[in-house]
Amino acid sequence: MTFLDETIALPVGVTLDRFIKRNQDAFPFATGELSQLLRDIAIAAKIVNREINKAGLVDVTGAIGTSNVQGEMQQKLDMIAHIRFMRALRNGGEVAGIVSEEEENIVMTGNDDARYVVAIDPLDGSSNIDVNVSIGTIFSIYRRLSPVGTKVPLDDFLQGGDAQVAAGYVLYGSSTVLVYTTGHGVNGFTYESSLGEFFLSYPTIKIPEDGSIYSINDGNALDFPEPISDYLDTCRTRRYSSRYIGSLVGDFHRNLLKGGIYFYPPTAKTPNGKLRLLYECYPLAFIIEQAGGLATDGKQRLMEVKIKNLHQRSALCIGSTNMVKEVEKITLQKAEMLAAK
Ligand code: P6P
Repeated sequence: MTFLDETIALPVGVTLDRFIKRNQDAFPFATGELSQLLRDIAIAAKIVNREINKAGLVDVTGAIGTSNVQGEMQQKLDMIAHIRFMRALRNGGEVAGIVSEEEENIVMTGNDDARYVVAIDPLDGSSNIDVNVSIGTIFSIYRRLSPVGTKVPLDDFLQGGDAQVAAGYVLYGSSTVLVYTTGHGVNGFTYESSLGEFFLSYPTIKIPEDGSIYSINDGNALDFPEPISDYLDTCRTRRYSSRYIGSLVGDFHRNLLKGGIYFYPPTAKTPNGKLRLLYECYPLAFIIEQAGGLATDGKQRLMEVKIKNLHQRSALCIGSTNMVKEVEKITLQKAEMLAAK
């Protein structure tokens, strides 16, 4: 481990606040703004967690009759989560602008002197809320390129995956877990609601190089690109396990801890892939690379996929290094066979 890793490494049971503070101390020039931003996200996560836990008891489930920019029916909890994160980031003062799955345009916070912008999917997998399946928040943080004191322009959000300064997710499952990276490894924290604190529970997460779990919606099998169909056949031959809960954060988190691969390839309904590049694919790709895994869009390293608009979709293949590399190898072999014809 490097000095930095040793400095940051702390025992299980340390609070998120203490961990963030130690992280910040390891960066002599850190001014505390990113630390405070991460704390603001954790505050919103605690509030959203409380709302989700009421689902079924109070009227927070079901749709609200409107659809988001993606044309997807907005669930009550989608909007509750969106409002909570917008409010926490606005009041925290560290964020100049936000792109949310729930809003077509940039949400200006009024904090024009802030140095960061955030892209967020406030509640992914929300169609699972009514049936009590795990759901999640995914976020990505960039330093603004535009001058402090101005309204953030579109370009501040179109910097590309490698420009992220931090990324993470919150999984609202059998327990509520916040996992994030600032580019120095991946750490996970479990929420203890009776104390209102996140505690370090998964220090320096590393995804196993190999796995025996594959996650994909088999209902789209007729649309799968041939290399993916061939790879899935080898998984079945090896008697791997198929695990897919239709909630990206839940599928991602299981594969991150146990090893595995998640695909959302192009389909007839979503020829460019279904998942959003800015606030789903980029942050999870940042995390997986920091945890020693790989992420592609089926053609190239996901973090290098060019972003042209805020809600751009992308195909995604993400998980254990050897599994993603095997898919890449099959894809290359297929391309070479086609070229030789
Ligand atoms: P499908 C949820 O809508 C989501 O964005 C991800 O959380 C999930 O992995 C995927 O879409 C599920 O999509 O088409 O398989 O239902």
